[in-house]
Amino acid sequence: MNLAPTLKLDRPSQSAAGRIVKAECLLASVPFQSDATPVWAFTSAPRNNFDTLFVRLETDTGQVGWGEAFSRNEDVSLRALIETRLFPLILGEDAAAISRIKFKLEFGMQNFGRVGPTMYGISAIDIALWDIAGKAAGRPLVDLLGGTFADDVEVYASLLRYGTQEGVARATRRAIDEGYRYIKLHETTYPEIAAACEAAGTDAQVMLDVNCPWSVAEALAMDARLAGLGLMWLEEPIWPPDNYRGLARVRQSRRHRIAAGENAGSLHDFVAMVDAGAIDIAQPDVAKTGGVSELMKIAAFCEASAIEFVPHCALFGPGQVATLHICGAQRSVPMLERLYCDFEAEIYGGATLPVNGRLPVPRAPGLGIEPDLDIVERYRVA
Ligand code: SMN
Ligand code: MG
Repeated sequence: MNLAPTLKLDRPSQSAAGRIVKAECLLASVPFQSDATPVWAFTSAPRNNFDTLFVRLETDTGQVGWGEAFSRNEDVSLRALIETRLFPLILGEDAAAISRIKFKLEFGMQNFGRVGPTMYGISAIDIALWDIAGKAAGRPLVDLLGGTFADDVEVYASLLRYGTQEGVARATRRAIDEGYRYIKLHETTYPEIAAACEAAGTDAQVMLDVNCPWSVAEALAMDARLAGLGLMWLEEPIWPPDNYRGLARVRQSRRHRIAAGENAGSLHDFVAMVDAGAIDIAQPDVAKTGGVSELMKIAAFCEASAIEFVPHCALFGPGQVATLHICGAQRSVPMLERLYCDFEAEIYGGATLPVNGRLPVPRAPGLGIEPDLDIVERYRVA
């Protein structure tokens, strides 16, 4: 069944961007090779697949914009939410009115969660609207965000979880050999973390992301134990992720810089984090935290709060490309995250694969690169 709503317009468009006449979701799931386990396996049987939930918007002036919602494990419920609750609110709107559309969606959906699936869908629509805005203006997204500070950005290899010293050490060396100079681990036990740091030596800086496993007491014990390893940051040590006071307690030890924010829903969550003294590094995710519009607000807030802005990016579709443009538009150019795994096929035909640990910011209008529709169709699951 094709649920994509379409609209016949009785009035002409008011902008080059045009009015939104078609909105659809495409869900693709691409297998990857890795001897590691994904840390986000929600089921008992982890699968080595990454999903991209595309939002595709079309306007009456012929513009097409692509967005992405954070999605894992063939999330047809998120797809249905976007199609049945969000798309009806945007059909017929002037695609150039990004802030107004985002406000309409957020205000209309305020009782359905400010963090989570609703916001993931709003994020995807926002990204697609920025893609359209760039295409309508004939400028790359980075130019609409104030222009470029960097033509290319440093990419860090975000390793999956290996769970063995040999496995994580081997992956660390391989990433370094491929040109990465920054590596993030997803290990939670000391021997594996230490083995990776030793394997990196002075060839790469190492960050540690543990994904919220510990109480404050447990986190403080690990914080002390890890202190000699020279980690660049410690990410999400505390359960639950919105336990900002707990994060602040760990941060007060001054042994590690604390990074968090991938589980936040909006600017105001970052205000609360900073007010609590919880973080040194803010990590909003463009496909979770309100899209390009919200990330630019968060970036400005971070600048005013002397907090580092390093977006989270466990994405491989339009969300990853949007993050690349956002990074390129910052005075202190953040590193771009890339999960370290080898895909059976590349959605952008290789254009988002870092070379020597760096990735150029696209210069064509909008997001500047288009998904390979043959690949999307081949791996489409919904
Ligand atoms: C992460 C979260 C969700 C999916 C993949 C990876 C991880 C990160 O927390 O920061 O990369
Ligand atoms: Mg993380």
